Amino acid sequence: MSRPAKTVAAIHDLSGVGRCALTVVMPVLSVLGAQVCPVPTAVLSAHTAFSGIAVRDLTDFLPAYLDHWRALGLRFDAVYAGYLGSPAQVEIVSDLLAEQEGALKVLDPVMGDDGRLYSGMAEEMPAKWRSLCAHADVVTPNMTEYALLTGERYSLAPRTRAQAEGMLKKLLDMGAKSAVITSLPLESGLANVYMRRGEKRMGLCAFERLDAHYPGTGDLFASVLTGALLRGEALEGAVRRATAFTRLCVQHSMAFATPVNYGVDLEPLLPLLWEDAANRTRE
Ligand code: PXL
Repeated sequence: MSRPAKTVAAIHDLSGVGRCALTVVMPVLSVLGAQVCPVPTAVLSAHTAFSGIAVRDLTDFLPAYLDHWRALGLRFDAVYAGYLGSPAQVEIVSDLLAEQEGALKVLDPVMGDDGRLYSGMAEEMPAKWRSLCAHADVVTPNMTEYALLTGERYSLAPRTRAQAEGMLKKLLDMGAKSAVITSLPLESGLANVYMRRGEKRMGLCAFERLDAHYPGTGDLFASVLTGALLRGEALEGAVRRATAFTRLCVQHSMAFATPVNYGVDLEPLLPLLWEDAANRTRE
């Protein structure tokens, strides 16, 4: 394979333990052949589902960090944002998105799960994220984040296809060019569903419900999706690849009884992602 690495400005936290955010984003995108330039939003000893964590928010540091990048005149192939630690960081990301006009903009509004905001996440974040999503090429909320973004009541009641399409349209009406909702309960079972602006019908990637809930799987999904899109795959193929790899990591972790808080045991499986991507390049 001979082509220069695509570059991704990856705006996420660095959690020392628990496999989420940058500790998932960096290995996955690297394996898919992209160079990750991290923009750390916060440093945590472990993600927020652990108790007693040490946290350092980096909001005050980011302007100088990004000013240096501006002085270098950097242009990225993608900007991929996830966990933002404060409302002020949304403004900082918004400026970066405006400057990086040519970049693929993947926005994963990491705010919560199970119907609740993550511990320490400011109440203003849903409103801030709503305005940020207007600048996205792709948004990738889970069901909790969908409810927070739209102001709808959180519910895991099974949806009809038409209801799911209505939910995706709501996200597109916010201004995003494409929307993916992860782990949406359809009447036929769970699926990652997606739609592009201007389309009437959604696409879906169904998967079986697994009886474990690992933090960081949203980051894993969105990282594979970003890497696949950067390799030139269409949204359908990218969602399929991200769904398949995320499920594989969850199944593998369940088989080896990885403690849930430590996140999915993705490292032994990374070579599969590479081989898969390399085969596709040779096609
Ligand atoms: O995977 C989402 C995530 C990202 N960053 C931090 C988190 C979580 C989920 O718990 O706590 C710090």
